[in-house]
Amino acid sequence: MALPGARPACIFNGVAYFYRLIAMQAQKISNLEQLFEAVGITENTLSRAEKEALDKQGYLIVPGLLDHQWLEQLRAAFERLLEEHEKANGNHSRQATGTRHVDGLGYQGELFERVYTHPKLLAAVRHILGDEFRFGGLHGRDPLPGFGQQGLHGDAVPRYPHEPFQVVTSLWALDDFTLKNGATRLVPGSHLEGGLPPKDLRQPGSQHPKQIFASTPAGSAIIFNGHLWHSGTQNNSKAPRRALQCIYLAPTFPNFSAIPATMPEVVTPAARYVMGG
Ligand SMILES: O=C(O)CCC(=O)C(=O)O
Repeated sequence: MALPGARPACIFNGVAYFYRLIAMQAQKISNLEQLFEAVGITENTLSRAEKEALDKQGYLIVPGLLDHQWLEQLRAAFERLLEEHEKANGNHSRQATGTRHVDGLGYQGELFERVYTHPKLLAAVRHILGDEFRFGGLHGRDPLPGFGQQGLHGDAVPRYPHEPFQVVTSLWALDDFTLKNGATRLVPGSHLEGGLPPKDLRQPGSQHPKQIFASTPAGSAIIFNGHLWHSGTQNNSKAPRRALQCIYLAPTFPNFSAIPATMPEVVTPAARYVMGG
């Protein structure tokens, strides 16, 4: 039954929506060059040394990408959204793995959109994947004290050496990453191996002779080729070790065209473009 007063509100909402659609259309980004201009990427955004590191070592660790205020806002949003998520879905994941997880952060407003459309990240994504890529998700991860050790893995399916790369992963440190609280483990150069780590190295307790630990302050990003062998390590501190995990996908990634399944309603033009909208 229509309530008194519903009709004018409905007309008003319809008009507001129409103007919003027009405004969005005017700001629409239609190609990669426009995207790069909109977020401020130039040919100097990635230095020659950074490109070489991505090619040879497979990763970059960039301190200071999130400033103090942005970091504080992200931490508060991370906690709020995680609490809401666990209220709605239960805390099975935390119970099963000792790790707090929250999905879908890419659709939680500009605070997060600025993370996954950061110029440094997008420049690295283009360097690794080429001109065609799509946002594949932004998640929160927090291994609780005593938990978090993973076996070495890649985030992509195996590829032959001549085949293009499929995935770029980035981890955004919301807390300092230290040897004590579970800095990310990386095996430099392993993105060129093509396959998964051998079975014994996939066990959480195994060590790779060339592994390194990415100790880096809160606000840093670790940007790496998704084929690089890496893992979380155990949080042996008494404090959280929160991170945002973001992936970008190339068209060769399975299910590429289906991502994301639904276009969220409100995103910045840059975020909308990297989602394929
Ligand atoms: O949080 C980390 O240090 C890495 C996590 C990771 O590789 C994963 O969850 O697949």
